[in-house]
Formats: sequence, structure tokens, C-alpha cells
Amino acid sequence: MTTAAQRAAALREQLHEHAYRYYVLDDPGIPDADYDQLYRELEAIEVEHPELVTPDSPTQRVGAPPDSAFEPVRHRLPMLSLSNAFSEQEVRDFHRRAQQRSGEAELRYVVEPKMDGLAVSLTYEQGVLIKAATRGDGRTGEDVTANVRTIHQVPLRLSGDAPARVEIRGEIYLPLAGFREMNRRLEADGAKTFVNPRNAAAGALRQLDPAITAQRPLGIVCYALGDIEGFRLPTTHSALLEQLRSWGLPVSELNQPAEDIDACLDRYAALQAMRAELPFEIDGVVYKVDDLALRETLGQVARAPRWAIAHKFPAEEASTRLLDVEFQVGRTGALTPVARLAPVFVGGVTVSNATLHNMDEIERKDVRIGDQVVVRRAGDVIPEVVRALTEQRPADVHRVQQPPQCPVCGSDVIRAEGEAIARCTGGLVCSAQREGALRHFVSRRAMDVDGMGDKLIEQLVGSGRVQSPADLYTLTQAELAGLERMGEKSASNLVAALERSKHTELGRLIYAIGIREVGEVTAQALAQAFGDLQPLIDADEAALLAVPDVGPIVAQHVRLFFEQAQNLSVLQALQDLGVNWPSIDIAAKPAELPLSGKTFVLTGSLDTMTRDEAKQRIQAMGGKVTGSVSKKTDYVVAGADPGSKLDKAQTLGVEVLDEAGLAALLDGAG
Ligand code: JCF
Repeated sequence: MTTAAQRAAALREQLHEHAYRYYVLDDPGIPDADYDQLYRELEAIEVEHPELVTPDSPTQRVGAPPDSAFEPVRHRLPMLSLSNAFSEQEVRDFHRRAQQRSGEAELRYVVEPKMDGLAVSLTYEQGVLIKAATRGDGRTGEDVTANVRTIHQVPLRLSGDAPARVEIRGEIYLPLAGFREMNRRLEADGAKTFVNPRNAAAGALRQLDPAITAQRPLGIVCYALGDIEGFRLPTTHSALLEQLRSWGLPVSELNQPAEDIDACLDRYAALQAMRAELPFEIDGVVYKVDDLALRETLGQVARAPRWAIAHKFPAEEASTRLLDVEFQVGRTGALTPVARLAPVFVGGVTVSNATLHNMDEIERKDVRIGDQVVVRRAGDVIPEVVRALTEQRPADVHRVQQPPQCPVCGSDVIRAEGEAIARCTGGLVCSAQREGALRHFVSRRAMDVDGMGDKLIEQLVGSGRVQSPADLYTLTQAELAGLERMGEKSASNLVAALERSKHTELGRLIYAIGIREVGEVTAQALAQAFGDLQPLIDADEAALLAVPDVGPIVAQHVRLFFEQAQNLSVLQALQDLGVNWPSIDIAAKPAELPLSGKTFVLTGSLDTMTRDEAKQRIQAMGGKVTGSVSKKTDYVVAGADPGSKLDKAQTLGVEVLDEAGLAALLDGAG
């Protein structure tokens, strides 16, 4: 039996080690969620057995130990951290305590995104930046002035009426685009990459050579005041944020007032929904009592104010055991290694399967069966294994072997020269490929057959009743009603959905038939270029290459597809069974779309639509959306908190649109 004292000592040992790796080496050994769990366990033991608290317990300090490489800076007012809430209940408990202590029935809040970066303090004297310091342990931080001065978003001089002396607090962060670019370069140089943007930002900020910091596109968001002299403070936090903004300091565009705690929780949900689209990482939201006088009344406990709380999003990363790796066969025969995991709660759901992408990735990450691995589930993205915790590797792990035969049909598996992906050579002999092709055919953006689920497709393929997409259109209501999990009603709905799907568009059909490398955009381009199916079938390589977006590889796949007699007979059968589409008047096409020939780059987050929606609407009007700004870019659309693309646009003199400007263009008013 382990006693509480032994467990506390063991936890302290582990936490010390992990904290060192995290804060000093910028190279955490375990996901944050695992660290939090160990920390909370220790905290719980110490609450129950206060006599076990030691002065060196990791619970007895805020944040990191100051590092000797930088001069210590004593904060005039301690830099607080925030207490965390992980559930709605914890938020409501916080609110009730604040109500009781303040004696106020109604409390108004400001909701801010919680940037996943590093807290810093900036001191300005007579409006001039004289010092920048990290939080450190909350009382004493490190002097990082030289490095912070390289960050373009940090004003070296405040605009307007500046106080005699003011300390401003904010979060330094690395936008995701900058993080990915930085890791791409490190990887190309064979150097160690950073596990997340915050560690990369910490690494950049703690460079001994500011010239290196200057190369990282760091940003800052300001959210609080520290010590201030010679200035009349506003009475609310909202007004204070406006004051920061008028001094020229970046303040989040996503901050919003909330009338009550329910409005706070609504805003939490809204920001959580936006999270995956934001150009930077946030790990939760912060609720702050707006009335500064009430804050004084509420005061603080040891490490954190009683007037604010961080409501964390479910962790997107957690660690678990990799039990096995199986190979799934997709519609093109591609073999995807799928991790079977000991179930783990991550990103708000329990995950027991995750993708490992391909064999190269497995080797690059050196993931072995039996390893403790880090699983990531961000938003609605498919969960993936991001790395193995190799230091915790047990003795009995073994390497993942790619199967020489298809696990579904037994055909040979080959991996073409230079390709990352191995494929089953079985073609439509392989039921997995047939099922995949059918799933794709009926999917929403293809033929859009409502109610044709995976399980049903599995049954239809398994029994041999459906071999090709054309067979779907011969299914009868009576026949469907007799299948597992199908009633009369769903059978008749499905027949109606199949019937509806027959009236389609050429672009959808081309996408639906699943030519390799032909996604939605290329399918549309082919439809626009050829106007009907027969001219596309007849097109030679030169004609295909003349289509925008079509290169030699795509052209070759299109030719290969239509050279198969089998494919032509399926297309004929589809038409015989009533699948039809209007032909497109190709003579009238290009000049007609209002945004034809225009290239767009999107940066920052938009309020009225997601970036994906914006992209689709631009494309629907003939425009092109690319990922990077060049002289050929016509417009850069900058939403809230734009990334370095905006700077680049300004440097190159590319026209910048705000959200309203884009909306005007899309509505045809531009
Ligand atoms: O964005 C953040 N990480 C963040 C941290 C935002 C805030 O408004 C904070 C904070 C840490 C402490 N406010 C306090 C008082």
C-alpha cells in the first residue's frame, strides 16, 4: 500500500522533472493534460493532509523558476495567474462565490479568449518601453527586454496621452502559420521541432541572441494593467481595454462584454466553435468581473484573483497506450494505418482509434506498438497520434509492419516509387475499395444521396447486390425494407433520395465517380471547361492540360480513368437509369463570373462566416484562393487578428479587404 505521504513525494518528484523540461528546456515530456492531472492529484492530497505540504512543493509557487541566463526583474505588483474551471459547474461555483463576496446579485463580465502563450509585463516610462519581463514565479521574472523589442506588434512608444509610468500585461504567442513554418525549417535542417506553438514562442523569447527572436513572427495580446503612476484609471475593465487599444497596444478583437454568467457560457461555446479556424491557439476563455471597484472588494487568494477565472477547453492532447495498429483500405486502395488505443478522454470525447497517416509518418515519429503515445483531437478533426513518449517506452514494444497483402481482399500491396502511400492492387475486386467508392459517390458534395449510410453500403456490397454505383439506382423499396436496420419508412425515403439525386450537375458527377486526384475544385474546372461528359471522355492530354488547375498528373489520371471500358459502361448505365445533368454553355463561361482571374488570400478570423465558407463563396464566383501572398495576389482578406500575411500584403502593396469589403465583393457591389 502506498501511503499519502509516499504518493505526494512521488508526484512532487515527477512534477519537478516535468516542470524543468517544460519551463527550462521548452521541451515538455508529457501533454499538458497529464501534467494538470498529476498536479491536481498532488493538490488534492495536500488539501486533505496539510501537514504533508513542503515548501518546495510545486503547488507552492506560480509558474516557472527564474532562469539564471536572464537578469531577474522584481514585479512591482505580483503577476497573478488564473484559477481554472474545467466544467460549467466550476464556473457557476466561481460566480456564486463572487456574488456572495461582493454582495452583488448581478455581475457583469468581460469574456476574453485565453491565448496559449507566455505572460509578459511591459513597462513604459513617459510612453517609452523600458522593460519587458516574463512572469517567472509571479514575483520575479526574467528580463527579456532585448527580445521583446524585436516583436513588431509591441509598440516601442505608446501613442496619445501616456502615463508617467505604466506596466502592461499581455500574452506573447506564436501564430499557427508561423509555428508550422518554423517547424518545417527546423525539420529541413534535421533539428528538433517544437511540440506546440507555446513552447516555440517560449523558445523564441528566451533566446540569448535577440536576432533569432526577431526571425520568429511573435505576436502579443494585452489584457491588463500592473502598476501605474500619474494616470486616472477608468472604472471598468472594458474601458481599460479601450485605453490599452488607444495607446497602440494590440487587444483581442474577440473580447466581449457579457451581461451575466449565462452570457459568459454562451460566449465560451461560440469561441470553442471558432477555435479550429483561428490563426492562433487558445486553450480556453477568461471571465473577468468588469467593475474595477468590485474587483478591489473581491481581492485575491494565494495565486489568483477572485474576480477572474479561466474556463478551459477540453485538452486536445492526452497520452495513452498504443495497443495495436491495423490497416484500413480506402476507396483508392490506399492503406491507412489506424491506431487501436486504450480509450482516452481527449478533445471532449473518448477516443479509442486514431490515424497514423502512413508508414513514413510512423517511422519519422518512431511510434511502436506498446508505446505510450500522445493523441490529439482538435475540433472535429480526425484524432491522430502525434508522437510517442519514447522515454517511457516499455521493453516489449514492437515495430509496425506494413502488410504485404491487403487485409480485406488478399491482393498484393504495393508502394509506388516516391509515394508515401501503399495501395491494395485489388481495384474493384476489393470490397473495401468498392465500399469506399460508393461512400464517396453518395456523399453530400457528390451525388448527395441522403440516408445512404456506411452500414447499409457494407451490407449491399457484402451481399454482392451492389457492385458499382449504377446498381444503387436499381434498388427497390421492397428490397431495401427487407435489410437490417431498415423499415418501410426509411426504405421509401431512400428510394426518394436516390430518385432526387439523379438530377445532378456535371461537376458533381465528375467528382462523384472518383477519378484519382480529382477533388471538387478540379471536377468543377473540368465541367466548366468541357461543358458535358462526352467531350471530357474524348479530351486528349493537351486539352486537359489547358484547363486551369490541371497538371500532368491529374491529366494522366483522367485519361487512365476513361480508358477503362469498365468505367465507361458504368457511366452509360448511370445515364440509362436516368442520371442526368444540364450541359454547360462553355462559350459563355469565363468572363461571366465576376471574380474570374482574381486571386485571394485569407488571413485572420471572420465574424459572419468561416474561412472555409469564404473560400467556397469566392470560388463559386470564379475567384481563386491560395495560401500565400505574392505579387500575383489580387486581394488579401484580413479578419480579426490577421497573421503575417497582412504584413506581407502591405509590403507588396496588395489590396487589403476587411470583412465588409469582402462581403461587398461577394454581393456583387464591389
Ligand atoms: O490570454 C491569456 N492567456 C490571459 C492570461 C488572459 C487574461 O486576461 C489573463 C491572463 C492571466 C492573468 N488575466 C490575468 C489576470
